[in-house]
Parts: sequence; structure tokens; C-alpha cells
Amino acid sequence: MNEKIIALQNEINEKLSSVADLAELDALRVAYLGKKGSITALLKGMKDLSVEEKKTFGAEVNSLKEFATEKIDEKLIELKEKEIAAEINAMPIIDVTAPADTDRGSYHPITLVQRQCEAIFKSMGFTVEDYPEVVTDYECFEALNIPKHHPARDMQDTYYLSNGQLLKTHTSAAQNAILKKYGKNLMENGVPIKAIFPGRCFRNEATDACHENTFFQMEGIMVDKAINISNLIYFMKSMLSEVFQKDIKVRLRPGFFPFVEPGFELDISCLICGGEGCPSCKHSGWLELCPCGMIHPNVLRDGGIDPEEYIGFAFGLGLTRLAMMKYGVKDIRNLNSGSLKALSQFTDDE
Ligand code: FA5
Repeated sequence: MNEKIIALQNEINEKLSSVADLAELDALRVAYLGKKGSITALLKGMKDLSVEEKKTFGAEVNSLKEFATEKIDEKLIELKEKEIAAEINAMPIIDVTAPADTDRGSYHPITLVQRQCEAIFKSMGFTVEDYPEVVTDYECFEALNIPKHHPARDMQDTYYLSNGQLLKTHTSAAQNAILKKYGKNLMENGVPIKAIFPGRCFRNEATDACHENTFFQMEGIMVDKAINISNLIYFMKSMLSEVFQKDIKVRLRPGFFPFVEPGFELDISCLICGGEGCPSCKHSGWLELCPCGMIHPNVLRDGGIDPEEYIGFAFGLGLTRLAMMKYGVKDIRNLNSGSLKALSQFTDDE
């Protein structure tokens, strides 16, 4: 073999053994295989050789080129693996099996009170329904006896979406769908409709200690042949005494909602101030918690149910306010604060 080639091969071997990083390796590649590299120069110089010399020398230079390329590629893989290993070694060691030593999180007070209410109503034969947060104008208003331009729409400052849909302002938006879902079974088999449907509601409201722009309600309806207001009051009282585990002072006063007739406001005596008056109850001693009433015939009719034959009640429980009262949260905004520390103080032992 040509002496020059043997010398170059030894030189490459020697230099490769002392290459420490990718930058050095690249410099070495350029020095031998680059445009002006030593091996490239040998290849270029072949033009001055005889045909015979070209044959033998050419083959030797080409195998030197292959040798250099292969060795440099091997070194490249070795250096990259070293680099990755160094990165991994520099990472902090996390023992994923170790118990958490920071805040462990807890159920949100609203989740807890919602689950409790669901369990209570399930035990009384109600089904629990889920419903979307984005609904149509028909579901939220028209099917509830609130036609377009009806002044009752002003009671709920609504977030409209560009596609004409809206963020539901109240869980009553699901009433029509639930009546349609279970109406057939009621009329054909006499099975009463008993359903609750908790959900998040949105209103463009100024916030204060008892108002949020995003809050939870839990709607309930019951439809059968002989339902009356006493049934409604019975279910409300049973639910409240279960949730609070004591007798709660409530008051019922007339309330206007186009989808019930008659309609009521069910207030509870404020548990934050014991009825004395505080910011949480707007200094009245009472908290509006659960408007309710007998379902309006137009709503039953829109839901495919004959109001001449069937009658029902509906209520719209303020779940967020119920959580405030149960856990003694003075300001409703704390419930949306996202602060684990603030929230866990109410629910640590649950
Ligand atoms: C309604 O939303 C009716 N859909 C309730 C209803 C259902 C009436 C079925 C009759 C029959 P209202 O806007 O009053 O009504 O809200 C009901 C409850 O949700 C209130 O009593 C209150 O507890 C809660 N709520 C309403 N607005 C807010 C708010 N901005 N922040 C927190 N809770 C609220």
C-alpha cells in the first residue's frame, strides 16, 4: 500500500482517539474529507497519474476514504451517546414511587356538595343527567316560555357565541331535552320523570361576595299525574336537612320565572352570620338558594307532554351557594380562586 495512505490512516486513527466532542470531530471530518481535506486532495491529484497508477492508487484512496468515513461515523455515534448519558446524569432524580411531600390536593367543595346532593336525590329515585355548557337560544330561553325580546331575558346577562349559540345561563336549559327524553316512558308506561341535572352556568355579572360570573346550579324536575307544591317542599327540605345534618330555617316567597306557575324563591337563613346580616347574604340574613315552582303548561307542551294530563315541579338549586353555606366560605370568589391552600381548609378531612 502507498506509504502516504498508510501514514494518513494511522494519523486519522490517532487523532480520532483523542477527539473529545462533536465540534472537534466535525473539524477532523473537514480536515480529511472536506472540499480542501487531505483525502479529497489525494483524489483530485489522481488526474496526473497514468492509467495503471490510477487503478491501484485510486482503489487505495477510495478504501482510505471509506475507512475514514466509517471511523468518523462510529465516533459520532459514540459521542452522541455520551452526550445523552451526560444529560440524563445531570437530571434530578425523581422517585415516582415516593409519597408526595407537597400539597396533595383535595376535592373541591362544590364537587363534594354536588356528589352529596346527587346521592340524596338518587336515594329518592331521581336519575342524574349531564348536559352541555354550550346550548341554543331555544334550549336556554324559548323552550322555557321566554320568547325573543321577552324582558325576562334581562335577568340573565348572557354570553353569546359568534355562531349564535350561548353559554348556558341556568341549568333549566336542559329541561326541554330531559322532558323529551323521558316523556314517552311517562305517557306510555306511567313512569314519572324524576331527574336532576347539575352543571356550570355563566352570566356576565359583576362579582361580589355572593355572585360569580361562573357558578354551579343543580336543576331538578319531577313530572307525574298528581304532583303538588307540598311534594316540592318535601324534597327541598329533605335535601337540605341531609346536606347540613340539622334543621335549616327556610322561607318561601313568591318569585317570577316564566317557566313555572306559580313560582317561588326558596331562601335559607344565612349560616355565615346566623341570620344577623353580612356581606355573604347582602346584609339581609337570608340567602337566595333555590328558586322553584310548578312547571308551566307551555314548557310541558314544548317537551311533548300533555299539560292537561300531567303536572310537575322544577327547582334550580344554587350549588355554589350551597357549598358556601356548608363549608362556611364567606366570599364566593374563594371557590374559583384555584388556590389549593384556600380550598383544602374547608375539605381537609373529607
Ligand atoms: C334561575 O336560574 C332559574 N333557572 C331557577 C329555576 C329553576 C326557577 C326551575 C324555577 C324553576 P336564578 O337566576 O335565581 O334562577 O338562579 C338560581 C340560583 O342560582 C340562585 O338562587 C343562586 O343560588 C344561584 N345563582 C344565580 N346567579 C348566581 C351568581 N351570579 N353567582 C352564584 N350563584 C348564582
